[in-house]
Amino acid sequence: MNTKTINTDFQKRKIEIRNEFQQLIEQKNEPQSSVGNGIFERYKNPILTAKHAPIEWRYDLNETTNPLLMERIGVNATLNSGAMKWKNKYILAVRVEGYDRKSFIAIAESPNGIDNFKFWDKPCVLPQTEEPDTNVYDMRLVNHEDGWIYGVFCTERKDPNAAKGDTSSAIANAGIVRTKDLVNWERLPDLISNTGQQRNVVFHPEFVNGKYAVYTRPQDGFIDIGNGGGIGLGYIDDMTNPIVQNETIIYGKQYHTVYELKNGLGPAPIKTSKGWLHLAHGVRNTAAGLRYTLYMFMTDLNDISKVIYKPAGHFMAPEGIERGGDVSNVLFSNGWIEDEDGIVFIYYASSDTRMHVAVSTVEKLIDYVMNTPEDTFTSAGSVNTIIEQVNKNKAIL
Ligand code: M1P
Repeated sequence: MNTKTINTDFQKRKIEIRNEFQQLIEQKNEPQSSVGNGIFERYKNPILTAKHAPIEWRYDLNETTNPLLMERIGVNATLNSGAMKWKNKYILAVRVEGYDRKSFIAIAESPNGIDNFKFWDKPCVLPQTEEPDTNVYDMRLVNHEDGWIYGVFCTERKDPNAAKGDTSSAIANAGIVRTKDLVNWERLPDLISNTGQQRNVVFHPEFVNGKYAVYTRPQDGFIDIGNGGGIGLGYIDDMTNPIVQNETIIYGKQYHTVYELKNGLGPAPIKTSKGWLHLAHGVRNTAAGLRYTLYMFMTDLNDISKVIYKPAGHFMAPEGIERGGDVSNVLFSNGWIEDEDGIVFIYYASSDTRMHVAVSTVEKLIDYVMNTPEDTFTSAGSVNTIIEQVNKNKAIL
């Protein structure tokens, strides 16, 4: 019986590993369908997977210390990524998760936003506060008008008040770093807010009345929102002492919607002539567990606390391979890029496992949020909405 499936010749195996890797990262991407829904186009291939992690991160390439050229450090997933255009490249601040369950942030760049994403040589080194992070993830990149690029991420630590024997209770808060070059990061104090926990925190890119505006997601527990929840908005005077003031919920969770259980803002909003475009995730519970979908809304240009358009239901939901992964039935987005020509690259992760891109335009997204009917919150209302559209269509025949 021939059991030799892996080449144990060091040099040959090194070439095979490199060839396989090159093939993967240089794979061209193309739109999934030529018809689609007219709102956005998904692209066929995931843009980043665990296998896109550089060979140098995973292998000891020294023949003396690793004669069988075995993988030493496993990467499990590449997911929830912040995004921005920088020096003409499409940049992702990727949440990379190792086999050890620790997530970290690493920058990947692409020349066109849809394929050829390559990680930079080394993951980001985020300085620690006095209370070290156990786990960091889901960084939002915000190119703020104050001249800094902010990275707002979730910092997770064991709950110091957890009962003896409880090894899983955790506390989530927003960690804040800033940079000018995406390499050297300055750590600021963690967000100071009145709530027990925070996740899905992101800054508004412009000052509002001279203050930093911050979108929050207050929650009572680590997974359970409890009495808190909804997308909050508050204000910070000084980013070196980030106390959130006047936090109010601008988009609450609601019975029998896609954000029935919880919701959270994705990336920083995009400014348009009609209002601020927002991308968020909504969560509901099902017999098969939580289902995360993406939804959109728009806020007023002159009053960012005012939601002016609320299209019903999800904007994107898991499809095909997106449905399965480490945490199945999840779409999550914390990064998008508006290009100079109005094209919008929407970066999203599926099932906490891999990254994808869908492409739309500012024009289409404005049309989507302004003209998609709102939720009526009842089945009869939904039927009515459809009948109104059918009648309008009949009238033009
Ligand atoms: O597993 C799904 C998502 O769960 C959390 O999001 P939220 O706080 O909205 O429930 C986060 O851990 C996120 O990273 C993850 O994708």
